[in-house]
Amino acid sequence: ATSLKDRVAELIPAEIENVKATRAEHGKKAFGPVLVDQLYGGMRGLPALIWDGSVLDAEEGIRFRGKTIPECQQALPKAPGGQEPLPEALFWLLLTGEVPTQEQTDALSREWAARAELPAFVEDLIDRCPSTLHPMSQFSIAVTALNHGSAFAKAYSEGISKKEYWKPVFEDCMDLIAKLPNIAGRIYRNTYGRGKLPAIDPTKDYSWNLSHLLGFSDKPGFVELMRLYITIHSDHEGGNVSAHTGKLVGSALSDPFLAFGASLNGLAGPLHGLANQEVLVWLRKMQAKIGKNASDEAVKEYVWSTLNAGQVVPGYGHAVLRKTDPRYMAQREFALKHMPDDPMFELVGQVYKNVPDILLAAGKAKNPWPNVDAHSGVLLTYYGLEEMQFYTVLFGVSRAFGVAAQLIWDRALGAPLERPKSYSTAAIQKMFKGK
Ligand code: FCX
Repeated sequence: ATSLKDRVAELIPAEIENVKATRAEHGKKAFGPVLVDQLYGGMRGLPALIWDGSVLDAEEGIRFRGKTIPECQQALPKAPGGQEPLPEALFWLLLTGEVPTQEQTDALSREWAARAELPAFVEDLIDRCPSTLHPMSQFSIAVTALNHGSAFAKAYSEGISKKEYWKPVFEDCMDLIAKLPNIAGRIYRNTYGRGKLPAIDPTKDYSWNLSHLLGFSDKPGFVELMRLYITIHSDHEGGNVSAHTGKLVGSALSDPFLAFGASLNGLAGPLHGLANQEVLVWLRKMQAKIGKNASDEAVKEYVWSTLNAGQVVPGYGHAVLRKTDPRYMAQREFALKHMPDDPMFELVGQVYKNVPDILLAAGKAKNPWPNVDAHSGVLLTYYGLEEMQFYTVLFGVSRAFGVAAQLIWDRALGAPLERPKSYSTAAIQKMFKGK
């Protein structure tokens, strides 16, 4: 099938049987102990969710449907003359587990371009936001407001059968992804006074159009960066704040716009997606303090001063990873190819050389290595996108791919309302009294 929806429809019956068989065989088996510490400790490591799209290994990093980032870069179709994978293809892979053909990939580019237009009232909502409102808040408002046109909300109110849920959810997810470049472009141009938004070019791929709406399509390196950026930020298994929030809110049968709006509000936190903004802010502050071309000693001293002030080093550490994030490495490779002599890239490299030893010596962080956010900002800055407060919006555009794929499969497999059990401290003390 050239149509993604047809292919997903073909895959659903077998997957329903697969889940049924897995539950029949293993459903009553224990999955390991739950420690009281995990209840207090943000549920770290607690096995609690199912998501087939991507799996995160602590040592190796992310795999999308079994493929590492370099494998995706190799296997997924590209744009004419391009070297980075097309996010269209990554979305197909996330949803089906299959590498799409060039034809299937191009069909998605065309379909998203055709669905890209925003309702006039959403444009108006964005235009009315003060430029002092953080771009992530503007983003969340616009996405939430798209619920006005939700196919799922309408079908539900008209009494659609459970078995059919995934179909209007699929339509909403396609609309959601398709409309993000117009939302992001509008927010960027409004907030930073970058002139009028141009039209989408229906003959071009998603990342080219996103770059065009932002005003950077005349820089082929930026367009390639967007293809890589959207691919690697799309999904990071099911438990991270944005992915899990989307899944949780979707489980209440809130439509994909409401669910992803909630994801964005989580992504906007400094310990999650906002870290890409925080890294640049931190690097600039460091430069202001210790000057350009500073020595390793001066960098180390600055890192210690951050820790001693009770702050985190943004872009370092991770709740699951225990090695350098392969998403960091993919961006480093990109920088080595496109901007090897850029001074900010060199600073990022110098920080990488010095921070892990300090975090180890400080003795708190379980993972002293850089994550995805330690690198993305300098790549954007290199091409002239210097407004750091906007960086997390691009992360959000990408994260929609993973959240959308989850929402479609959750509804196809009839995932129930999420409702874990909470306990009071008194209840825990009573439970273990004398034990
Ligand atoms: N700098 C300073 N201290 C750090 C640290 C860092 N980069 N990373 C972890 N720590 C500290 C924690 O703050 C915690 O301190 P506490 O005991 O006083 O509360 C201690 O080390 C143990 O935390 P740890 O178990 O290693 O990490 P968590 O799973 O709790 O948290 C994050 C993981 C990512 C939140 C943490 O490493 C952090 O705050 N990093 C900086 C922010 C960041 O880069 N976030 C982006 C992550 C990601 F890639 C993304 O979602 O985009």
